[in-house]
Order: sequence, then C-alpha cells, then structure tokens
Amino acid sequence: FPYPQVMFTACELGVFDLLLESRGPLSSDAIAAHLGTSTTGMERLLDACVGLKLLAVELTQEGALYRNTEISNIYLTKSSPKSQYHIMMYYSNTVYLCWHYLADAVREGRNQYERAFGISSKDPFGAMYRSEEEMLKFMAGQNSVWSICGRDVLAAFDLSPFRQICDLGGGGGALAQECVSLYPNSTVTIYDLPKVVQVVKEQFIPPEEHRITFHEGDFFKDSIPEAELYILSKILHDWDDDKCRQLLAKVHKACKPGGGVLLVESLLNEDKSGPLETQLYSMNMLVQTEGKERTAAEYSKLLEAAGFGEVQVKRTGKLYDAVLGRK
Ligand code: ASE
Repeated sequence: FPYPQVMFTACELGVFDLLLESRGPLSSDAIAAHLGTSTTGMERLLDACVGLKLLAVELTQEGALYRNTEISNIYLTKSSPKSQYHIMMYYSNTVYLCWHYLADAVREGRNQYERAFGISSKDPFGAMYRSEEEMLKFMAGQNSVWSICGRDVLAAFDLSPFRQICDLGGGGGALAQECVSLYPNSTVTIYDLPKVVQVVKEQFIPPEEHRITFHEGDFFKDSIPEAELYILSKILHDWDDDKCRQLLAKVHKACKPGGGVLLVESLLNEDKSGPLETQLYSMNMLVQTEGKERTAAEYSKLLEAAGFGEVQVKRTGKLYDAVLGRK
C-alpha cells in the first residue's frame, strides 16, 4: 500500500505546518478551507494520517478535530530543525517517478531517467541536476538527513586529529557544518561540481562561516586537493565498483601520509539480509544512479585495493554508518 504517498501529500499540502501554527486542533473542513483543497479529499487524507499515527483525532460536539503527533511536529513540519520536508518532496516528485519503472530497471540493470523524464541516463548527475530547481531539491533533501544522523556518523570515530578535511561531493554542506561544529579546530573544504558549489556557497553556508571553504571540480576528471581526511558521504553508493576503485585510488594519491578517508554509507548486513531500509536504498540507487549499497566487507575491500589500511567499521544504529581507512 502506498503509505509514503499519504505522508508526502499531507506534507506537500501543508497539513502539518497548519496544525503546528494553529492554536488548537482543527476540523477537516477548517483544514480544507485554509489549504484550499476539497473537503472530501482532505477528510480522507486526514483519516489516513490518523491511521498512520501522523495525526491524532478527537471526537467533540463540533465533530472530529485533528492535531499533529509529536513525530509529525518534529519531522514533518517545514520549520522544525529536524524537518524531513525536503527529502520527502524529493522522493515524492522525483524518486518515485523513477520507481514507477522498477521492473524495467531490474530487467535492464540501469537507471530509468529515459523512461521517467525523457533524458539520457548516461550521466546520472547530469540527469539529476537537469535543472537548477531539481539540483536545489536534491541538495536540500540530502541536507535534511544530517539533522538526524550527521552527529552520529561524525562522532563514530575521533576525527579531531584531522585538521584539514575535504568533503568530496559535499553538496548542500550540512555534513560540513556539522563537522566544524563537532570539531571546531578543523576546516572543511566542500568539493563539488561548479554549479553545486555556486549554490551551496550562496544559499546554504552562512558567509561568516570561515572554517568552510569551497573547491569546484569533477572528482573523476579534475584534480583533488591535498587533505588530511577525505569524507565520502553517500558517494561510493552512486557508482559501480570500477568507478569506486578509480576514485579511491585518486583520493589515496592526494591524501597526506597519516591521513585517512571516512566513508559514510548505509551498510548492508554481510549476508545482505537487511536492514530493509538499506535494501530499499539499494533499489533506489538502481533506478536513479550507477551504484548500489554495499556491505562493510565490500567497502573494506575497495579501500584496501586503493592502498588504505587499518580499516575500521562503526555501525551507528541509525540510517548511516561510518567506515574509516588510513593511509
Ligand atoms: C544519492 C542519494 C539519493 C543519489 C540519489 C538519491 C537519495 C535519493 N536519491 O546519492 C537519498 C537517500 N536517502 C536518504 C534518506 O538520504
């Protein structure tokens, strides 16, 4: 059953924002009127949200009144510091359109941009960043997850010895911000495609944040600056083993002696029996990218093949885990 669509739709229409801002619980007629929707549609959407425990309902003399649950106040409202609104809008309006062609993706073993959007699937990030609007949605979406598990992945290892950090494919910069906040003596360079860097510099990172700097480039084609630690957060899962090996070899070459690389990824169990979220992410990588989710042993092997050693794995118990390798 399409549970997520119910949540996405309530988010997109602003149900949770309205109920956060309203003084008390509201009737479905009032919510429909405020949000400019039909009453017959809104009533059913609200009841389904109650079934999903995203809303609570109470019967009064004036009829049914709806209010947010704690979970929806924290994660589903736009203004909350832990808001997941942007990632949900990205899933709802982009990712799910690719999932529509899951059977084709499994038959062909490749992403579905051609069927979903009529654009070439050869360059996945060319396709994902096909417009500035799509790029912004992706960057904001990727940022939202770090408000939940950014601390955990960065605190999995003591990274304080690394002062000069390069976040390869650092995108919207939320992990870089989390990093300088947790390790105040470090500086982080966000390395990403020029159009991503322009946007993150102007719209995502406050200009007074001098511990964050920027570097424009394509990490497959252009040079990578020297650093003590490279963060590759949700990068290797976008690419096949061949491209991962190429990239890690390049990172190893640029890395200072004694430095390291931190992989931030969602780890599959060794027998790939779970976690379910990671198995589903891996299907998502099939429909959208050239990559897949991997086990800790698979990441360790990739790191070792590139020359990194002393590989350590830390599971955080949240969505994303951490793997550290040393040069
Ligand atoms: C990628 C990540 C994603 C490439 C395509 C993607 C996600 C959706 N599509 O590197 C996000 C993965 N999920 C979360 C919660 O971050």
